Amino acid sequence: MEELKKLAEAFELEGKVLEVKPLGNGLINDTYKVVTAAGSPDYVLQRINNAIFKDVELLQHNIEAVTGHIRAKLVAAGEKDLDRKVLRFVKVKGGDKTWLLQDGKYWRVSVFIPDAFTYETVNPEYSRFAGKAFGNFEARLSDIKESLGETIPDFHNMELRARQLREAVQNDAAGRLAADTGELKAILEDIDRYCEQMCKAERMYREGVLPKRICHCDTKVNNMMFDDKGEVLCVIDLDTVMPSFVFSDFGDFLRTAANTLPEDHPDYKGVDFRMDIFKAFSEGYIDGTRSFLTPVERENLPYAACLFPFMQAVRFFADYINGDTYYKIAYPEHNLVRTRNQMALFHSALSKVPEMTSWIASL
Ligand code: GN1
Ligand code: MG
Repeated sequence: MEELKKLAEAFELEGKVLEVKPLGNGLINDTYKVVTAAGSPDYVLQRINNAIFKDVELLQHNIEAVTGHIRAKLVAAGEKDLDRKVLRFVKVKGGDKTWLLQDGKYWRVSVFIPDAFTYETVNPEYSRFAGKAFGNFEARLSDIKESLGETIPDFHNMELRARQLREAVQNDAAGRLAADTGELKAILEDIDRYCEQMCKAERMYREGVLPKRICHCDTKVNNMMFDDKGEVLCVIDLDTVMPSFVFSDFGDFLRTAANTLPEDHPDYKGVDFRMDIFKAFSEGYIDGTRSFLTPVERENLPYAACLFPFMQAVRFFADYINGDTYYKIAYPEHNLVRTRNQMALFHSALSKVPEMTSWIASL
């Protein structure tokens, strides 16, 4: 921890650093809380996983542009509680950068948001708040002047994810397909059956009927901060903020929030797509995006609710076949367990498309 303390102290912090300890449970970056002496803010120290985010400079440029834009809007609206409503990244001492490269590792520091809570599960009421908040997030960014790059090129491109799975299968790097007794083959066949249907967004984009907008692209339930009354404070985990289809934000929230079980729960037979969460979230989301959402985007929200569990299953499965090189795992079958879970969620969502469609039409 001494080393982490030194790293934190390389940034322009207020107050003496007392302690640095692990924080949160992201699958990509390593995150720590930096506790400082009473009277000064605490901070979040994060190692940016540059095996995944290859262009850290671009990534921090995006984040600074986005947080700066939102902050300016909040200031204009007279908001007083700024540091709880938008993340603030701290500069390196004596420099202009918000990131530090040390021994091949990239680090950054943001102000810790006090008295805020994240949840792994939410009720319908909180889902409505979340829908509105992610909708507002997109709405606020709809007039940003800076151009943002893709921090992971083609991040939510289903055609690419399908291609990556095919490559993984061809290489079978960990020999897992060679050792397969039938289950893996069955999953692959199941994925194949729906793949073309799920690549609809890319086709609509090529036909010019579907726009890309600045989206969050990692709207997992736990990437949203609530205050003690259930009001949304702000959206966190901004590494993937980039141009994408609105389906990303709509679909990924429901993927995590509408599942009756966590994404890696082994009892995949107990997985079900919760319509009460869908209804509440879509109500909030449509409310928050009224100023810009097109009819094509709106009509395809049920598709988005299916696409994200499907895409996540394809990503987990490709990682399993590759020998777990991307997602953090806790045990050897972890990515396979996640795959089963997400495929079950996909099937459940797919069976509810008619109900979703009539709900969206009624709003
Ligand atoms: C990763 O970092 P974290 O845990 O919020 C991943 C998301 C996946 C998610 C699955 C950059 O998000 O795309 O949906 O795991 N982020 C990246 O839990 O790949
Ligand atoms: Mg996260």
